[in-house]
Amino acid sequence: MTDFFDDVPEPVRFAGGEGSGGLAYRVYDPDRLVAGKRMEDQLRLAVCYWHSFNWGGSDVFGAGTFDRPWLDAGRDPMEAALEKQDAAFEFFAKLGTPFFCFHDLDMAPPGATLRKSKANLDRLVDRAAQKMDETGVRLLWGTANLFAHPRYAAGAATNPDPEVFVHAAAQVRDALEATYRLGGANYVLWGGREGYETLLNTRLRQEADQLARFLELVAGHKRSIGFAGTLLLEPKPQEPTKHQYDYDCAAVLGFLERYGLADEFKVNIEGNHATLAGHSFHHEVAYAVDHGIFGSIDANRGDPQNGWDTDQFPNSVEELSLVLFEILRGGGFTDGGFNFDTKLRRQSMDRADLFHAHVGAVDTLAQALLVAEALIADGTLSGARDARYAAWDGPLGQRIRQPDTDLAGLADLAARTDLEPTPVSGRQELLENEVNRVTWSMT
Ligand code: XLS
Ligand code: NI
Ligand code: NI
Repeated sequence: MTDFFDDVPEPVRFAGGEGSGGLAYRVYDPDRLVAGKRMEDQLRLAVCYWHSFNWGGSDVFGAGTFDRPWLDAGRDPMEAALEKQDAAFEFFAKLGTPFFCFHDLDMAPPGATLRKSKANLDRLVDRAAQKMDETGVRLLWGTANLFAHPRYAAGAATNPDPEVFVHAAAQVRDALEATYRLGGANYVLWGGREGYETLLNTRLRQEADQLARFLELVAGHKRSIGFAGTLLLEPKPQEPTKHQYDYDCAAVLGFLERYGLADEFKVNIEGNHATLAGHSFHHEVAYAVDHGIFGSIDANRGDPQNGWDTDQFPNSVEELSLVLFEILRGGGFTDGGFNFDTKLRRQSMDRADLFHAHVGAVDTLAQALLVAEALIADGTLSGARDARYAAWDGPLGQRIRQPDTDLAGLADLAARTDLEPTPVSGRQELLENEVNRVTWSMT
C-alpha cells in the first residue's frame, strides 16, 4: 500500500459511541445484522474515482485547490494515472468500503487514437484487477465518459453526426468489456450530453430513435460477451445541457417502454438529480421501486439555496431513512449499491478531508438504514397504506378490474345505489409524527 494518505495511517474502524473526534465509524458496523443481512451487504457502499481522484477542486471561476499531484500540468499522463490509481486504492482500502466506480477516462488517459486509448485502458484495468485482488475491493459499476471531449458537445448517441455515434459505440464497447473483466456488478450510462441546448436546431424524435438504437446495441453487446451485471440509466433533467432526455425515472421508464427496452435497463438514481428535477430523492426511489426499475443509487445531496448539481456528501438521516425504507420495502439491493457520487467543497483541501467526508456520509447511511429497519418493523406506515386501499380488494374493486366491466355498467351501478363516497382522512400529519417517533427512538 502507498502512503499518499499517511495522515490516516490505519484503516478506519467501527468505534461506536466511544471517544470523540478522530476518524472512526460511529454507526457503520459492517457485520451488524440489519433486516436480515450484514450492514455492509445492505448498503454496498462505493467510492467514485472521478470526483475524489480525478477532479482537483476547480470550478467555473477558478482553478483546482486540492492536493492531487497526478493532476498537475505537464505530468506524463500514464505515470500520473498509475500514481492516481495507487492513491485511489490506498483510499478505498483504508476507508474499508467494499466497492468503487469509475469512468474509462478516470482510470486511463485517452491516447491519440481509439486504439491507443484502449491500450492505455487495458494496462490500467489489468493493474486495477491486481489491486482488487490485493485489497478485496470490488467494482460496483463502470461507465464511459461521453461528455467531456468537444466531439460530444452535441451529444454522443443523439449527435447529428453518425460518426460521433460510432466513436461513442467504440468507447462503450471498451468500457463495458473493462467492467466485465473487473467483475463489475453493473454498467451505467449517464446521458450528460444526450439532450439539447435549443429546440431551433433539434429533431426530438430522431434523437430519441438514435438513443434507443444505441441502448439496443449496448444491450446486445452485453449479451454477446456474457456480462451478467445490470445495465443502468442515470436520470438527470439538465446540466450540462438545457434539457436532458433521461429527465427523471418516469421519463426513462416511458422511453424504455416505447422502445421495447424495459427488460434490459434499470435506473441509477442520484439524490441531487432528483431534486434538480423538482422531485424529492424519496419520490424517485419510490417510483423506481414501485415500477420495477430500481437498480442503484448515487448518494449525494444538493443545496436548497441553489439550483445545480453541487454533489455534496449526504448528511440527512431524515431524508435517507425514507429512501432506505423504500429500498428495503422493495427487497433491498440486488446488483446495486450506494455510490458516493460526491465532491468535497473547494476549501476542504487537506488530504484527510476526503476521509472525513466519506466517513460522515457512511455513518449517515448506516443510521438511516437502522431507522428504515425500525420503520418496517414498526409496521405503522405499511399498515396505514394497506388500510387506505383495502376496498380495492373488496367486491367493488374487483368488479372494476374485471375485463367485462364497462364504463356504462359502472355508471348504472352508481345511479342505482345513489353512490356518494365518504371522504376519508389521509392522516398525513399523524403519519409524519409516527416517522418522527420511530426516528427519535433510535438515538
Ligand atoms: C453527473 C453524473 C455522473 C454519473 C456518471 O451529474 O452524476 O457523475 O454518475 O457518469
Ligand atoms: Ni451520478
Ligand atoms: Ni450528478
